[in-house]
Amino acid sequence: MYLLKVGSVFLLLLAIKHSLGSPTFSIDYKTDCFRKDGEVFRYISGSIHYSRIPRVYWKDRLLKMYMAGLNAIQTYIPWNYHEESPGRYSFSGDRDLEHFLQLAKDIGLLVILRPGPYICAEWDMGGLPAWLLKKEDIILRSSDPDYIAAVDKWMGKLLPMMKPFLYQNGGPIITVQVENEYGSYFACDYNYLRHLSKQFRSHLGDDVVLFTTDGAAVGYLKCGSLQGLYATVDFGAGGNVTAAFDAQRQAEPHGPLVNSEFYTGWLDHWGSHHSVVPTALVAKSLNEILAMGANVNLYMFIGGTNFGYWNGANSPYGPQPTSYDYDAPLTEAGDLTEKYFAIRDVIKFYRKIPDGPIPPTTPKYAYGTVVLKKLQTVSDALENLSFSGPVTSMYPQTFIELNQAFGFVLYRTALPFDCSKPTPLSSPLNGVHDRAYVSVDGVAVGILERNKVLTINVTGKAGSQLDILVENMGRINYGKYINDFKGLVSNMTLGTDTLCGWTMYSLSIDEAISEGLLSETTPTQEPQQEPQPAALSLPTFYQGSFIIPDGIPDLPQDTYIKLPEWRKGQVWINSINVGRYWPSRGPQVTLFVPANILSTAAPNNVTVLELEEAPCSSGSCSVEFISAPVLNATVQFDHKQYRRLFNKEDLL
Ligand code: 6GJ
Repeated sequence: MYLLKVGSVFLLLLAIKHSLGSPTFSIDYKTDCFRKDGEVFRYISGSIHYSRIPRVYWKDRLLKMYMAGLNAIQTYIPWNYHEESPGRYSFSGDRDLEHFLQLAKDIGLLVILRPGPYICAEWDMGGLPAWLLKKEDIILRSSDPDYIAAVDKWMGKLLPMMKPFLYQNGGPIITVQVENEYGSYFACDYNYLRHLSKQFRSHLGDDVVLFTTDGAAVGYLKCGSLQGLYATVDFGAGGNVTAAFDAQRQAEPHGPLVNSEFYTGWLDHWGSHHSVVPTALVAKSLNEILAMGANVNLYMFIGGTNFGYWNGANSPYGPQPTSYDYDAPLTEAGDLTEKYFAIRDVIKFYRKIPDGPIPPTTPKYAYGTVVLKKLQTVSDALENLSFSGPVTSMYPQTFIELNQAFGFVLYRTALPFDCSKPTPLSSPLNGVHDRAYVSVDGVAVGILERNKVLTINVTGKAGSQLDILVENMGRINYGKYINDFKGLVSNMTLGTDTLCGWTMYSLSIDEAISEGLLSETTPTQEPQQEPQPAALSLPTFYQGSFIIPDGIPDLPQDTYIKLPEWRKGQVWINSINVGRYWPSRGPQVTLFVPANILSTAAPNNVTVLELEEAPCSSGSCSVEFISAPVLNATVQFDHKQYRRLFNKEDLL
C-alpha cells in the first residue's frame, strides 16, 4: 500500500513538473513503458563510440543514424580515454564529449549514456585506466577502497559535466547505465553497485532513469541488477526474443522491455576469421523485438576504429584488431551498407523515417604506392625513445611499475654464461605480456608470445647483450582477468638459470615521432654484402612521405593503408598513431585512414615500426594507399573462439 502511495505521489510530481513545461522522462510501471513528457515513448537506438570516430565525422555518422529512423543513440564513456593519468583530464578535440552530446541533441537524437566506470567494449581494460594497477592487488569493479576512491574522483569530475545534458535539464540524455554487465563478473559485490547507484543519484539527481544491462539470463541478472536501477538485458540476432525478455521480466515484472545491446555484428580477434552476422537474421530479430513493443539499442550501429593502442583483448589472450568494423550497419569508415537499409526498412514499419537525403558514403581515394626508407632500429634510437632513461633492477619490472601504460618497453640484460649450443630462453610462468622480439648482440633471434610461444633457443657468449622488446597488445576487457599487467610480468630463465640484472627502457615512441626525433642511422661500415633476407630483423622504423596536391576539389579523401609483405607493427601518419597492422596473421589487412589526418599543405609523413621483417631487403620497401578495406583475409591461426559467440544461456 505504502509503495502504491509513493508511486502515485511520484507520478503526481511528474505530472506537475510536466504541466509546468519541464521536460520529463520516466518509467511507467503501470503501462510497462517509458514516458517522455508524459507521452508513451519507445526508443530505437544505435551504439556509436565517439572515442572510435574522428570528431570531424561525428555529425556525419549521427545524421546517418537519424536518417535510418533511430530516435536515440547509445555511447560509452571510456574512463581511460579522459583520465590518462590520475587527475589529468582531457575533454577536447576527439575527446570533446560535451560537443558530441550537443551534436546528438541538435540532430534530434536522444542519448542513452553508459559512463561505466567499467564499459567492456573491446576497449583497453574495459575502459578502466591502467594506472589503477599501481596497487598491484587492487580488486577492480568492487568495494576495494582504492578502486572506489579513484571511481569517486572520476565520477565527481564527469557526472557534474553530464548533468546539464540530462533530458530533465533540457539535454538529450534520457537514461544512464550504471556499470556494465556486472552480473558477468566474479565479484558480485552488491555494496559496490549500491555505492555507484548512490554516487550517480547524488550527482545526477533523483529524476534520471538509472539502469543496468546484463546477459539475458537469470544467472547474469542475479549479480547484475539492484533495487533502484532498472534491469535491462542484451542478446543478439537469431535468438529466442520472447525467452530473452522473459529473463528480463524475472528482474523487472513491470516496466518497459529493453534490449540494451542487440548485436548487429560481432567483434574480431587477430588470428580469427572476420565475424559477420547475416543481414536477414538481424532484420528478422529486430522486427520481432519491435513487434513486441520493446525498446532496443543496436550494438554497434557503427563500430569505428581502435586507433593507437586502444583495442582490448579477451581471455585466455586474444587481442582485438585495429578495426572495430563489427560488421555493423555503418562500416568502420561510415559507409552505408545493405544492413543499414534493411534495418531502416524494418524501422519504417514502426515509426516514420525522416524525409530528406541520407549523407552519402564518403569517397575513398587511392593515393597509390609510397616508398619508405629505413630510418633506424629501436635499439639505435633508444636514446631518443626513452624519455625517462634506463631503470635498473634485479628482476624485470612491469609497464605499470615503469609508469608506462601502452606501447613498448625494452628489457636488456647480458647472457650470464656461454651459450655455444642453442639454449632455451623461457618465460616459465607465461609472463611475456604480450609479445616479445628477442635479439642477441643486435641480431634478431626470435619471438615470444603470451600463451603461444613461451620458449625460444638462443646462442651467444657470456656477456652478450640480450634485448627483449615487449609489446603491450591490449588489456583484457571482459571477465575476471581484466587486471592485465603488461611487460615481463614474471622472471625469464636461460637454461635453468633465472635471468637477473635488468636494464629497462620505457619507450615514448608516439612522442618521439611527434617531435621528429627519429633519424636515419648511417651504417658504421658498408655491409660486406647485400644483406640476405632474414627470417627476422630487429624492430625497425621506416619512413616515407607523399604529397596530395592542393587545389584539387574533394582532396584529401579517406583512404586505407595496406602494407603488402610487411609482417607486424604500428603505423603513424603525420604523427597520428592510426593503429596496429598484422597482415601476416589477419584477418585485418588494411587500416582506415580518415581524411582529417591528411594534408594538402605539406608532405604527408608515413612512419612504420616493423617488428618482425620488412620487405625492404628482398622486395619493394613500400606501402600502398587504396580505396577499399580488407578486413577478412585468411588468417594464420584460427584459435578457439576467445569468447564464445553466444553462450547457450544467452540465447535461452
Ligand atoms: C557485451 O558483453 C559488452 O557489454 N558485449 C558482448 N556480449 C556478449 C557476451 C557473450 C558472453 S559482445 C561485444 C559487447 C561489448 O563488449 C559490450 O561492451
